[in-house]
Parts: sequence; structure tokens; C-alpha cells
Amino acid sequence: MSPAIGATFTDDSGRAEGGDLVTEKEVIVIFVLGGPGSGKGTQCGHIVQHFGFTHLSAGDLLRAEINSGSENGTMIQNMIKEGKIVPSEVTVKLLQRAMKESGNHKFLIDGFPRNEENRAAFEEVTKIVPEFILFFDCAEEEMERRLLSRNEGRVDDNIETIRKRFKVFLESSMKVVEYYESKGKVHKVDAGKPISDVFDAVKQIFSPFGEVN
Ligand code: UP5
Ligand code: MG
Repeated sequence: MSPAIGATFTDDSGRAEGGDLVTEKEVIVIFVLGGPGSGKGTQCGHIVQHFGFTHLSAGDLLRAEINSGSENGTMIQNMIKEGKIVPSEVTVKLLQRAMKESGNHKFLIDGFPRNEENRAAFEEVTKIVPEFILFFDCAEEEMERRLLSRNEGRVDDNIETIRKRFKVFLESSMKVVEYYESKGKVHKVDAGKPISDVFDAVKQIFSPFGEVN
């Protein structure tokens, strides 16, 4: 497996500031992409247990930001309700902070980047190039069924917002997948199968990292 580029985190001046916050180890980032309800969060949970990655869901970080009472909270809440993509500046900062605070050097970034602007902003700010992209391919009818029966009280799990999320996914997020496909970096998994079958396929992809549990 080829090494990731961008061994440490850098601050605005471009100086490395990984030092005491992370490790001298190479930072490994895997983007976990797929439509709403394709199972990104579920599978990331399993990958964490088996392969020792830190799971960072961009959506979860944004929801935590709303709950923290941040000045951006209302804007983020409105974007999520409409299924729109929050400005890169906000999301990249949250991801960077969470990476630094984790103390780990291996990350699953779930649900980000969602458009080309997200992708370019992350690379520009962090200088990190993802190791590969794990892409969950799932039919809309199946994703819709899953989201409508999830029952976690998410403001975007209603049919009206779900349709908007699907549209944004197809129009913006698939472009990111296509970009990385053109670079030969996408591992596509059939995510329409039962959870354990999907994880069997995921496990194969992660086997070069070696199981920790
Ligand atoms: N489930 C999972 N796998 C299953 C399987 N194989 N068979 C049967 N059931 C399965 O799974 C969804 C449900 O399906 C669960 O009940 C699960 O048990 C079941 P989950 O693992 O939660 O799927 P996931 O792909 O994570 O779905 P999620 O709804 O989280 O995906 P989204 O991409 O829509 O949501 P996210 O939280 O990433 O983003 C929400 C919003 O935040 C976005 O719409 C956007 O407005 C905003 N956002 C940004 O603006 N920028 C970002 O960078 C990220 C988010
Ligand atoms: Mg999720």
C-alpha cells in the first residue's frame, strides 16, 4: 500500500505543529463515502474495533457543533435540514481539531468530502492526501427504507429532506468519488447486503493494515 502524503498537521503558516499533539507517525486518512443511509457510520464502527482507526463523522461533528451552542449552530442546523452542504471552512476546521485531539494517526473520515470544494479545501489546509476512498454503493430505495426506520430523531430523516439529500449526493458528492476513481483510489463495496456481509468485504480491503482486535 502506498504511503499517505502529509505526515504531520500544519498550522496556517504551514509550520508543522503535529509534535506533542499527535505522533511522529505518518497520518493515514481514508475517506468513507456513500449515499445517505448507505451504512458509513455502521461500518466505520466495525473498522474501528478491528483495525484501530479513529472514526470522524463530519455529520456527527456538525451536529455536535449545533449542540455546543456555537455561533455557527443555527446556520449548520438550517443547512442540515435542507440537506445542503455546510461551507468547507467550518467542516475542515472541525475535522482538523478532532484529528489533533484524537492522539491517533489513522483516521476514517466519514461523509466528507461531499463536493469538489470540500475536497480541495481539505487538501489545501491539511496537505493530507487520502490513502484511498471506501465507497458504499447502495440503491436509493434501500437507503430510503433504512433512513425512514432509523428513529434516532435526526432532523433530516424525513422523506422531504431525504429526497434533497439524495439529489445533493448524486449532483455533488458523486463528483468526488469520480475524481478519486480517475486516480485509481476507490474501493467500491456493495452496501445493499446485510451488515456482516458488507463488513466481510470491508475487512478484505483493510487487511493490509493488520487487525488489532
Ligand atoms: N443499516 C446500516 N447498514 C445496514 C445494512 N447493511 N443493512 C440494513 N440496515 C443497515 O445506517 C443508516 C441506518 O441503516 C441505520 O439505522 C443502520 O442501522 C442501518 P448508517 O450507518 O447510519 O448510514 P450512514 O451512511 O452513516 O447514513 P447517514 O444518514 O449518517 O448519512 P448522511 O451522509 O446522509 O449523513 P451525515 O451525517 O454524513 O450528514 C448529514 C448532513 O450533514 C448532510 O446532509 C449535510 O447537510 C451535512 N454535512 C455537511 O454539510 N458536510 C459534511 O461534510 C458532512 C455532513
Ligand atoms: Mg452517518
